[in-house]
Amino acid sequence: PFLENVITHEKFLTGQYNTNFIDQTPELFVFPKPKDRGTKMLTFIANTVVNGYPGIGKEKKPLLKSARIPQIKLSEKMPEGTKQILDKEGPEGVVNWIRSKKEVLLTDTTFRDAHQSLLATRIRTNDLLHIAQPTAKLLPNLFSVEMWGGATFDVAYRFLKEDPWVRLQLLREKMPNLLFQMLLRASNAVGYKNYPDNVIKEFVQKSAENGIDVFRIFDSLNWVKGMTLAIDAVRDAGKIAEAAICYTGDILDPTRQKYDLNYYKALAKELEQSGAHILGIKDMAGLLKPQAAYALISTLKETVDLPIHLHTHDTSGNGIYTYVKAIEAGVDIVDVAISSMAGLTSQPSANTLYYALEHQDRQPNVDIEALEKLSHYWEDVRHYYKAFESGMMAPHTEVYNHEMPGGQYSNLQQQAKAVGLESQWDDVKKMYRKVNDMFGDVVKVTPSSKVVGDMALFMVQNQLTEEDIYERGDTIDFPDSVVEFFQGYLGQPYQGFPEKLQKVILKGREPITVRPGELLENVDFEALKKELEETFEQEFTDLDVISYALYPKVFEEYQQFYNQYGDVSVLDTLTFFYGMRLGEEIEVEIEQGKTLIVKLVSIGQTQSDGTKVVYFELNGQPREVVVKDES
Ligand code: 3PY
Ligand code: ZN
Repeated sequence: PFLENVITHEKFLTGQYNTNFIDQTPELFVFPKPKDRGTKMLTFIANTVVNGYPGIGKEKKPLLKSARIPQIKLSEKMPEGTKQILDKEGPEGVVNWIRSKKEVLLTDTTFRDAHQSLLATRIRTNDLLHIAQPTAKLLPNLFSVEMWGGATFDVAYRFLKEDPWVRLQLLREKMPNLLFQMLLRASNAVGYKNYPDNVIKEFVQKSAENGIDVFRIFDSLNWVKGMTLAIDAVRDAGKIAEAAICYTGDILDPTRQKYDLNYYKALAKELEQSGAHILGIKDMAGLLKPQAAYALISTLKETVDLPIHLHTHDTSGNGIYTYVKAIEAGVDIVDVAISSMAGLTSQPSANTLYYALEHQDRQPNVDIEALEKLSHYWEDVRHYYKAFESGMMAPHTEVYNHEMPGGQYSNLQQQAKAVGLESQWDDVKKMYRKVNDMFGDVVKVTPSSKVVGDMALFMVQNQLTEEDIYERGDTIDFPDSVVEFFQGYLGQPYQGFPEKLQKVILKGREPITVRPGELLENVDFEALKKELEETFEQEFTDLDVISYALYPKVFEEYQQFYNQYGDVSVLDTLTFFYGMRLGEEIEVEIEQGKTLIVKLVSIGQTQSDGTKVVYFELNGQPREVVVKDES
């Protein structure tokens, strides 16, 4: 609509404009009155039918049966769970409850990390909502459900065109008995850079108010100084602060001394002193080998007086063995996913762990039949997202060499493809490891992993070797993320930056050594709200404003999309990604009790102005929509 306003403006048409035209022409920001919901939705569907969905293209809509949803008696009361313990007894009550349990406790990551790691974070709220109540009802003994944070925030707005806050609120209603857990990148919140302190505090507060109970807080360099503000904010909100150590290297490898047991012991102590309620071990790449898990967990159990929560990825295929050893060593909670969404770059399978520990005293207290039923649902739903599968089909032990996090593997692969390096993927993986070593062997997890990935891609793309970097670095324009990393804007790596490389990359710029938040000005939320309201001439909530503070461009684009197409989260996933087949009829519940019946009747020829007319029936009435054919 903005572009339309520009190209139809009198001044523009008559050529009487200069570079201030946009700033001095407020009416450019006055958009036409929103169309009705039905028309907006038809326009979105028509667009997908004609032009395809970004990332999928114009693919035929697959014919799939509807997903098997476990039958539950809605009239029966929802069983109580960990959420009630937190609400009644606070974080300490939950900690005591964890200590009282002999069996290993489970966090189900299916709603977050599993699909972040297997399906590029693309699972839509719609598919989560259908299974939310059955999950809460069938698995009331879970410790928590990880369902927010990490990449889900950004991807919801950017690709799924839905509001992550609404996801949180809707799921909260359907799952009132279980603790909701999110992944918080400490000072990077749910983004890729450090934010001002008041943004972190406000984000934590609002997340807590809207339903998050457990915050797994990590720093991408294991820099505790970067974590304490977030830990304090979570404690202030009355919620559970799970401070996590990111596991890297191999404590049992005598040739890798940088991250040894003493390193992890010292970190654990520091996090305990910083106010953590739970100690998280975040093995984001799945590098923690079984015997190392035993050594690490038994040592940490002696080092701190906190429950320990272990997270791994099953990339190598060793995940269950690692968990069994960690459980033998006394770990309190482990992260698993429902079987059909588990394994490979995702978490180990809950169902498999159940059987691995059968007839043993630490076997999880979970209903295996329930797990199998939930697995049927996800098995069916996963087909909707076929376009986003990574292509990894079997255990991948190379991970012990490149050390790429589960959530990054498919992402970097896509990035490599986008810059024409698809056939050199093996070189990119090798270079990723090389860059890690050049950087001084760093912790690699969002966003530090992105920096390593950016540098690896850059070097392969420009055919640069390590020697080239040192010899002609002064003539090389390094990626922004790499420069910012060496400036200290993501914090300080353990044992510092490699000085020689830092000099080459910074080219005379001074790095910082303080916490980046100390240098960033607080955000004025009122001013941001005003800015948004002026741009869009509509009201915004405080939640919109915090999203805008985190992701200004992504949020604006989402809002423009929303104003044009309405709430597309109500569409079923196949229609959202693939549009409709000719003659197909679908039902769309746009709000409770209000359903639209949409039939795609025909698609006209492309006209001389590049548009197509798409003919629908909406609740039995003929409707036409004109869309631009982008092909
Ligand atoms: C994230 O930050 O999104 C991660 O999952 C890191 O492992
Ligand atoms: Zn993970």
